Amino acid sequence: QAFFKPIQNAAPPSSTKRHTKISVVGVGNVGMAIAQTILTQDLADELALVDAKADKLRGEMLDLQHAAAFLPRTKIQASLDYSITSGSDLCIITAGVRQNPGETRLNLLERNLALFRNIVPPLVKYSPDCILLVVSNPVDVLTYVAWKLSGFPPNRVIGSGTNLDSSRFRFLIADHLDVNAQDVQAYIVGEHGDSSVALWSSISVGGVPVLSFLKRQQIAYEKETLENIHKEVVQSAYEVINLKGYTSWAIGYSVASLARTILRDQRRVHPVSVLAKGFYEIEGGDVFLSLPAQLGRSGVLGVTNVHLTDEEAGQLKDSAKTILEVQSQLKI
Ligand code: 6V0
Repeated sequence: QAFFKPIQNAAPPSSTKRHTKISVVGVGNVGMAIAQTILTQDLADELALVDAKADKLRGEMLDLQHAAAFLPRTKIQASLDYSITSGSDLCIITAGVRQNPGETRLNLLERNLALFRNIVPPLVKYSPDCILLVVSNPVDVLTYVAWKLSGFPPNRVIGSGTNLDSSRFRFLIADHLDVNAQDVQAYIVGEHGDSSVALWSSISVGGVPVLSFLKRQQIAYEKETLENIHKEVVQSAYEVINLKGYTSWAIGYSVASLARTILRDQRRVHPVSVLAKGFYEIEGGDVFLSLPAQLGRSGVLGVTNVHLTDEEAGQLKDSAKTILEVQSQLKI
């Protein structure tokens, strides 16, 4: 406690204002991009960081704290000990191990499963009412893992899923049509990554449904151009990783936008990884994959009824099958 009092108290600080706390586990490239976007967008009163590397963790915490003079007031803390996350409203998991040369995806997944066994139970212990948001890859299977390990109801476990793929998609469509990406409504659903499904039938720009407009005008729309845009979305993660070693800024903004919708109860629709069984005729087991979901303060509020073509519905079911096959090889 300081003795020097620059301000003479006239009233005690308010204790009634809602206090929002976010925890981020993993302060690598992705965790830090998320943390810094959360800070600049004033989304939390308190931010707790956890990692397994003590020096890196303290260094990142200090570096963020030193920006206090330029940011909204947020209490930033960091520790190897999960008690620092106590009372969080939202816990974001970005910790992950890197793929070793020649390592299979399944082996990588098993190592990340071991990591999640150390991460999820303490988060749940210290924040039993929080919403868990998983970013680590493979995100759909790890969201399922987090759900299983947490014992939470499915509405409180969400994977960032294809929220990022969809924003890449909107950027590329906007670029192609020379419009603002915020005016492009377009969803990529299914598995985050290679088997993702582009919902062409639901794309609209400034309220104009693109495919039905082109059909009505009898313009032979270039199916190939559209398919190439989706291919580019799938390739773009690999391209960024090849060029700069990792992806960070877009995932940072994309996760901060989910945090805003959840914590401020915005009830916006985001394509994120949710328990998909029972929606869009997805059966065969408990599988998490991305569907356009309405999010709010209690997590997943619902899944929208987008009209899918038979082809899109089939692709979505295949995406579910791919994820379930991987899941069936895991012992949780
Ligand atoms: P990184 O820079 O290697 O950071 C990972 C961090 O996790 C490091 O700081 C580690 O010290 C930390 N860590 C490792 N083990 C533990 C543990 N047991 N407890 C706490 N912390 C631990 O990786 P980067 O930040 O680039 O990526 C993180 C994860 O996000 C990876 O799994 C990526 O594949 C995934 N991404 C997911 C995206 C999505 O759209 N869902 C997008 C980009 C990356």
